[in-house]
Amino acid sequence: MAFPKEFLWGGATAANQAEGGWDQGGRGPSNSDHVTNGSHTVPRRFTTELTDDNYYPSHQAIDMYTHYKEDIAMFAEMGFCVYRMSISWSRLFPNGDELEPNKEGVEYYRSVFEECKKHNIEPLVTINHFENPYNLYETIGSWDSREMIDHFIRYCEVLFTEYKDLVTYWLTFNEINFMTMPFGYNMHAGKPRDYEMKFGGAKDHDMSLNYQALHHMFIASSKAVILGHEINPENKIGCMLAGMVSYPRTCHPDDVILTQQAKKMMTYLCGDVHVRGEYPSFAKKYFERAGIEFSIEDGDLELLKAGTVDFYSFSYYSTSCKSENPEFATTGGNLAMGLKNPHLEANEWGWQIDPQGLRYYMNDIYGRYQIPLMIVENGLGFNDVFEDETVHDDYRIDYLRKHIEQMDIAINEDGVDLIGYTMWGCIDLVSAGTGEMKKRYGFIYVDMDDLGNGSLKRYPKDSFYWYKNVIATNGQEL
Ligand code: P53
Repeated sequence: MAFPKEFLWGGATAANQAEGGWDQGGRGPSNSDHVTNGSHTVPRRFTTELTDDNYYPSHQAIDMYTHYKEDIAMFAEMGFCVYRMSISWSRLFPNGDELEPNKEGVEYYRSVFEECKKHNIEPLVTINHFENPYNLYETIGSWDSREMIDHFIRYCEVLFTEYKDLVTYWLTFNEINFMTMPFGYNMHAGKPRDYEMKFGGAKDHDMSLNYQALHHMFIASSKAVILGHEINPENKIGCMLAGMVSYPRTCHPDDVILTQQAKKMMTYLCGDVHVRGEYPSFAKKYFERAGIEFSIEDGDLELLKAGTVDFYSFSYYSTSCKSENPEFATTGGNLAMGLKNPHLEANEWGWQIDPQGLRYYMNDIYGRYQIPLMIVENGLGFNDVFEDETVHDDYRIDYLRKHIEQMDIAINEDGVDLIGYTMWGCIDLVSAGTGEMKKRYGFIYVDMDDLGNGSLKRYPKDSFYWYKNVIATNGQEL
């Protein structure tokens, strides 16, 4: 068994969780800068006013804004072929509606990409990772408004032209399929009002808002794909979905149907629009049945058809179960994602560990779309113990090894075209779900606590050296 020679090994971060420097270099605030810290049990909150008695983890994050050279050098030491990162839109367009970008922001990312190139690392850029200029929330209601598409495309045009010689791999929207759940509206779209960031979201939430905003995001993504290919035909532009896998909790046909129906809306709806360029028939029926209404303008369906992606990327962490029987227990925590599976172990945050679920998902997606796949997030959040200037994280090595084994099987036994793997949070960063620092994923430990105290010094963990060898042997030694 072997991984393809050109396989892209690497790691991933996102600006709002790693970059910091929120008010430096002419950057404007984003929606993420309005989200407080939380915990397993206390949800994060979005506050319209920034107040001194709240802690907003994105403001400093792990300060990659000033540490990027050191961090990229450490990625290079591990042998990364690719580094997935996101751009903070409001660093380039502080208010979102300017006609010209903030030069200092443009130069900052140029310098980051040049640093990657210096180390032979291919940047993989997420254009939109849960983060939009805050001013666009206040003034137009963010993705509620169709006007958002023009602002987004002006931003994309700057990216594709300024970084034409430095970046060829792009992702449009991170985990766009969260928009099919109430929670996604808070994560991606949202109106400027105070609310709790809970996975379930508000019970009385009007899902028409989500699908209208999602439609705008689909159009924005298609236009970005078309523009990106025009500016540089070498560009490879992918979609990005949360790889949410559910199993029927029992073999009762009711549970099987429930699980299948959920998968169609949670995964295939966004996958079909991005890859096939059209809304699937089941979605149209669902919208009618659920009374979901949103406007699609003339020319939109043609745009979706013309702007299909080059590859399908996804995050994958865990799986859960579904059942019509209300007696089964949920996975727990403020991000409870489904029912417990009695055959799986979970981490402290209730995320159940299931390497085979990754194989299942890849087969499912590749079977439907037949385009290259990339795993752009996978990893284990753990409250690491820092001792002797390192972390002995054999549990993380074990998690990653078992997932990489399943990738090998998917490629070599199932014939899946998997082109790359970027482990999530390759350097410890702020958790998106809870805002904690102690939910660590990294190969690199960052000395910082939940409230931002610490030296911010970086230390390789045991997994750092393990992953270095995985890459050096192209996945032969796990
Ligand atoms: P954290 C929930 C479920 C699955 C993926 O998550 C999720 C979330 C949001 O928490 O988000 C992705 O940090 C996301 C990353 C995030 C990562 O998963 O809550 O793309 O930004 O950090 C892990 O442990």
